[in-house]
Amino acid sequence: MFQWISRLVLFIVIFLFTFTAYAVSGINLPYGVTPTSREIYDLHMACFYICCVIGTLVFSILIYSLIKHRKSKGATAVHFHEHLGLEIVWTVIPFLILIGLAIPATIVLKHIHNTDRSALTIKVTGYQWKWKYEYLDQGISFFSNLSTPQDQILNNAPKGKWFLLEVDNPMVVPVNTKVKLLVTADDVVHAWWVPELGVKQDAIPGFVNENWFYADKIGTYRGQCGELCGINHGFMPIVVQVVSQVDFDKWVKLHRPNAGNEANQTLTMKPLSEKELMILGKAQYDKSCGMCHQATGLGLPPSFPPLKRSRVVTGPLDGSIAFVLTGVPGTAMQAFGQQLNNKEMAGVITYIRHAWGNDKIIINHKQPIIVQPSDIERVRRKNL
Ligand code: HEC
Ligand SMILES: [Cu+2]
Repeated sequence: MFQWISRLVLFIVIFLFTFTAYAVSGINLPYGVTPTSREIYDLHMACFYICCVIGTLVFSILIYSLIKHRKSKGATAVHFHEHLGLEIVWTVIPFLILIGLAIPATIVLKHIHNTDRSALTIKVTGYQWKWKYEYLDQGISFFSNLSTPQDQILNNAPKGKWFLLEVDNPMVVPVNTKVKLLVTADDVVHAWWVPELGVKQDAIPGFVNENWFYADKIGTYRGQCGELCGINHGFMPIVVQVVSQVDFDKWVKLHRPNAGNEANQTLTMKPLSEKELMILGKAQYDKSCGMCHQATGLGLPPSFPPLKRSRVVTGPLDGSIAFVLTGVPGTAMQAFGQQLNNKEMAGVITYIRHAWGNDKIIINHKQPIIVQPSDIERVRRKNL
């Protein structure tokens, strides 16, 4: 008997110990940095504790009854039918428990859906496989791509601290500000999910869903796409930087399209050397194209065609450019004209025309390999 009890105690201790270890290791919900994330956490914990009490009660009575009234002790069951009192009790108690859970849950839900009086509105669009952020009042718009190097993904280099949770351009928002999100998608269903902000919002093509957060702690918060959206679903993380109002204003100044925009345009139009184009192009290719067409240029047929020896890539220059500018509507091949500027586009096209032996085919056809930003601009004009 003593051995039996000591085993039970040991089991309970180990259970509780691992349970707190789970909470510490992040298996529980994070407490978060927004009022809603905390409300969600508290609601979750309240439900959890209620379940614990109910579970303990039910299992105690069950186990007690099993032991106390076991057959070997000669117990006989009591037979009775339609006990009104008992039936009322076991209907009313669960009813009260459910109402007791529904009331706080409804209050929290109402709060989550109240996007009134927000100070900043950001449109979030999910793409295969990146996010686009548009600051509607500031006129700022950019794509946010995974920035983990291919070498780490392919296990050729040790993995960094934020492996698959890092991006080139994070969302930047001021602290203590109600930020409204208008969430949609361009191709398939994605979900914008940042646990510490208490936001998980489906991004559905053709719909605009609203959500909001109010971060009260400066910091960097990370999340992922929360809806299985294709082969690179795990490669479109979300990074939100919550900064002071002063830092946010600085950031806006730096990224506002008018500020230095003209200088920017002439900069992106400047002719580049072949080497510059190749370096720029390879980096851009890894970031924007490699996930589908692969570093080897062999693609992943039948979903993603190879670019090695591709007729589009090795054909006339303007055709290659126009194809990448406009994409193929209704497929994963997006219109990159809206995503890359002339300089980036010139780099990418130069790179794909150079790489994987494509240059030899193009030279045979006596076509140019190198593409300058001015070529891109020319084709852009023609296709608009
Ligand atoms: C999300 C996946 C995806 C990404 C990212 C992507 N592509 Fe594509 N690409 C496709 C698909 C799918 C097709 C086939 C489209 C069709 O149905 O014709 C394609 C076709 C092409 C073709 C034509 C190939 C041929 O011979 O038919 C070229 C050229 C091309 N892509 C270049 C690029 C470049 C350059 C980039 C980066 C700037 C890029 N793609 C990024 C999916 C992608
Ligand atoms: Cu997604």
